[in-house]
Amino acid sequence: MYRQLGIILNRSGEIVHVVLGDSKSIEIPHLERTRSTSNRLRGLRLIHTHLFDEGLSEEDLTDLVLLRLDSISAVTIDDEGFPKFLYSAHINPDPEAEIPWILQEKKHFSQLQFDFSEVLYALEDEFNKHATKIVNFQRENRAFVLGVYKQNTPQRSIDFSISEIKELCKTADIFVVGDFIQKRQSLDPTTVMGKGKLKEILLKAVQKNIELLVFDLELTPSQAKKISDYCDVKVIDRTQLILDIFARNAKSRDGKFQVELAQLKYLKGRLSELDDNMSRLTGGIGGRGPGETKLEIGKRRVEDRINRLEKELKQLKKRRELNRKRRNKNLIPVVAIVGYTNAGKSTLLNSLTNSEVIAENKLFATLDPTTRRIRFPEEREIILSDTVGFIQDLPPELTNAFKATLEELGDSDLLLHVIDASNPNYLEHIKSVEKILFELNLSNINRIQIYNKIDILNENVIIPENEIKISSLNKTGLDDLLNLIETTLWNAKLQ
Ligand SMILES: Nc1nc2c(ncn2[C@@H]2O[C@H](COP(=O)(O)OP(=O)(O)OP(=O)(O)O)[C@@H](O)[C@H]2O)c(=O)[nH]1
Ligand SMILES: [Mg+2]
Repeated sequence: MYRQLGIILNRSGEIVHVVLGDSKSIEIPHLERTRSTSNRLRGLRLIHTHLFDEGLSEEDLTDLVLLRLDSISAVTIDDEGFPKFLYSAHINPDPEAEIPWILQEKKHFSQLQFDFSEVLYALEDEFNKHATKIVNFQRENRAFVLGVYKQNTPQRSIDFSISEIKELCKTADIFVVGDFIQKRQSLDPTTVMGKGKLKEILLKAVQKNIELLVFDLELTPSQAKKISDYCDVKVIDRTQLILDIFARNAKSRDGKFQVELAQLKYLKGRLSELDDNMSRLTGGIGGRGPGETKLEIGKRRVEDRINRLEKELKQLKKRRELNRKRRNKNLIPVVAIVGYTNAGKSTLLNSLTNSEVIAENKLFATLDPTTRRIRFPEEREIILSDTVGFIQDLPPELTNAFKATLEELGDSDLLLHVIDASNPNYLEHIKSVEKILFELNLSNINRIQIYNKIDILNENVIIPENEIKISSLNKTGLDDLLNLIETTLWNAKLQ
């Protein structure tokens, strides 16, 4: 049987790989990764034989783009086995181009005479021109968001999910350049969205200088690896994105330990596959790894660190329990603010207690529980505590890590469920919060629903008459709320 033969050359013209294919195609070996984003080309070109008199195949051209080769060429041979025609192509440097490659005219070997380095300089020049346009725009952390959903998922849930993952991206300083949504009977076990669709997206990603693919689902380690093997983009999923945000926002020792623990547990399940791709996977978004942990650590070290963190957290928990007991002895009622992330919980705590806890238009601004006291007339007093926000499908690594903190909500005498009534998805948010409260065994605690942000309420939203409506920011409706808190607590106590 005849086979295709290929050589991969570097810029000095040295052969760095010799590749043997079958009669139809050639499989390019794993090439070393290049990370520089300024230099768009890999510095390698592939020249291979075609056994039949035909030009570059779709597969050749896809490889050219995904591997960012300097160029790809196919040489056909005549009946006597001598070279006949040369077909070449290079990447189209224009990110807006319809077709991401440019085919050159086929040349007969007898007329072959061109200086490859000249072609290359011109090409890099073009790349740089286009790159400067992006510089002024947004160059770092450019991402595509990819959502793959079951065929019967309602459009509303898809919209909700996509807008939430975009919001998460924004919080993590990721710039979303575009999104792709696909509905499927079932997920493709290796490539999630199917090889054809994935390649199409990856081609666009290379063209548009995309560094990250953010999947709105949890990927298996082998899926993540497979996808990022096709080209040089980093692949992250929803869990990693949330972990990353948590890692940025954790302030206290407790919070930092909890997040690092969650990150390490996530990493541990994926360590057997640790390789170059894995370190990109675990490297977080801006290259941040878990805590102070080096990315190259082995499984043993991860386990040691997990054990240490678990011990430390136990100690911290004991200390918190002591504080709690002391508080319980004083019989001061504890009121906890809960709700979806960004609902305005910290703002409410600030407004009710004249404090300045961090409140930001970002998801998960609060990770560490903060407590403040409020005094009512008649010597009455409560402890008000702010907590980490909830989100639908919170990754289990995080639920577990924060369980200790969340379990303390069980000591509360009253929960204030803050709802961002200005968010078009607020009904879904309420459902998610109720589900999480149920899972944490907190559904039996007295609860007040508070519709917040009524100052920016959408006209079509009608909140039932007798609900509590406030604006934490403008401090309206707070007196009614305080009255309700007081009567709920003390009337309940009197019974
Ligand atoms: N217009 C308006 N904005 C509000 C109101 N309450 C809060 N916000 C804004 O909503 C954003 C989120 O507020 P936070 O208090 O940080 O929300 P949170 O629930 O603590 O959020 P996380 O801690 O991130 O889960 C901030 O930009 C606030 O200024 C309100 O009543 N009206
Ligand atoms: Mg907060």
